[in-house]
Amino acid sequence: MRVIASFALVQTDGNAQGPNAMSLAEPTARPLKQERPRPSLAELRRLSAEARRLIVRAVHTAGAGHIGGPLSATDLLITLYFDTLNIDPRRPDWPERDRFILSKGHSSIGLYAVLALRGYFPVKELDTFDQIDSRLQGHPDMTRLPGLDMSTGSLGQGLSPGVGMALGARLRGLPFHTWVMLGDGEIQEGQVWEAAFTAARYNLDALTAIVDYNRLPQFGWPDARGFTRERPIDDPAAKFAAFGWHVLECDGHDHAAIQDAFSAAVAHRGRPTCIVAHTIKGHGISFMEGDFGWHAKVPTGDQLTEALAEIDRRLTDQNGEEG
Ligand SMILES: Cc1ncc(C[n+]2csc(CCOP(=O)(O)OP(=O)(O)O)c2C)c(N)n1
Ligand SMILES: [Mg+2]
Repeated sequence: MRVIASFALVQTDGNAQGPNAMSLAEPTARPLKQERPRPSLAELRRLSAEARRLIVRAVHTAGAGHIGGPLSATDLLITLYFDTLNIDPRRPDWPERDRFILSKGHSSIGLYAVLALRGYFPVKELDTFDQIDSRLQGHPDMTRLPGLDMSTGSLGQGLSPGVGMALGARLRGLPFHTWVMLGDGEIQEGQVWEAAFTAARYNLDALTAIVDYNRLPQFGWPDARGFTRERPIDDPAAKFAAFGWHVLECDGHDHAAIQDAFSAAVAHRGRPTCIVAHTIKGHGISFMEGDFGWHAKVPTGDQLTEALAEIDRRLTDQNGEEG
C-alpha cells in the first residue's frame, strides 16, 4: 500500500523549553519494550484481517453497534497493541504499562477485538458484545473490563485524562507513554483543544494523540443541500501544529507507515506528538468504505458473508503481492 505522506513533518515554532515549561522533573526516560519478538508485516496484516472478521461478526451477532469507525481504526489498533505498546495482558494494572485511551469510544468493538486477540480475555467473549451484563459494553467501561485505561463514549473527553496520565507519569517518575485515539468528527469538541493547549504548555512528550482522519463523522457534514461527505474538518495537522504540537501524517492502513509514525512519536522530545492517520471509514469492506451510512449499521446475514469473503480475499491478494 502507498504511504500517503511519509512523514510530512510539520515544523512549528513551539517553544519546547520556553517560559511555560513545567518546573517538574525532566521528561522521563522511555519504557523498555517487553521481551517479545516484533511481528512481521505479514503477521500484522493477518491480525488486522482477523480483527476485522471479529468486528463484523460481533456487530452482526449483537444486532447493534458501530462498524465504520472500528474498521477505520483497526490497523492502527493492531499495530499499537502488537508492536508498540509496552504492556502485559496478564498484568493489566501494571503501573508502568503504556496507557491507551480510545477517546472515540463508539469504536469499542474495534478495541475489544484487538484486546481479545492480544490475550486480555477470550475471543469467545466477543459474542457478548453490547449485552446488558457484558463486560464489553457499547462504549468502553473501565469499571467492568480490565485492560481499559479510561471509560469513554461522550466524545471530546479522552485527551484530557491522557494529559493527566502524562503529567502523572512525569510527577511519579514512571517511564510510560500515553496514547489517545481521537475521531476527526470528535475534534470539533472544544475540550479537545483545551487539552491540546495544556499538553503543549507542559511539553508532554510522553503523550501522543492519533487522529483517525477518515473524513467522515456520523452523518457526513452539513451544508446548504443537506448532508454531504465532501467537506471534512479541514487540516487537523495544521490545527495541532498551531497549538504547539509536533505533527506527523501517515497512511493509517499501511502497517509499516504506522510503525514508523509511532516510533517517531515515541522518540520525539520536548513536545507532544499528534499523528494524523489518513484512513477510510469502513476500510476492508467495499460496500462500507467511505459511506457514512455504515457509521452504525448492522450487516445482514448475506452482507456478513460477503464481508468475511472480501476480508479473506484482500488478505490473500496482499500476501500474493508480497510473495
Ligand atoms: C458528546 C457526544 N456527542 C455526540 C455523540 C454521538 N456520536 C457518536 S459517534 C459520532 C460521530 C463521530 O465521528 P468521528 O469522530 O469522525 O468518528 P469515526 O468516523 O471514527 O466513527 C457522534 C456524533 C457522542 N458519542 N458524544
Ligand atoms: Mg470520522
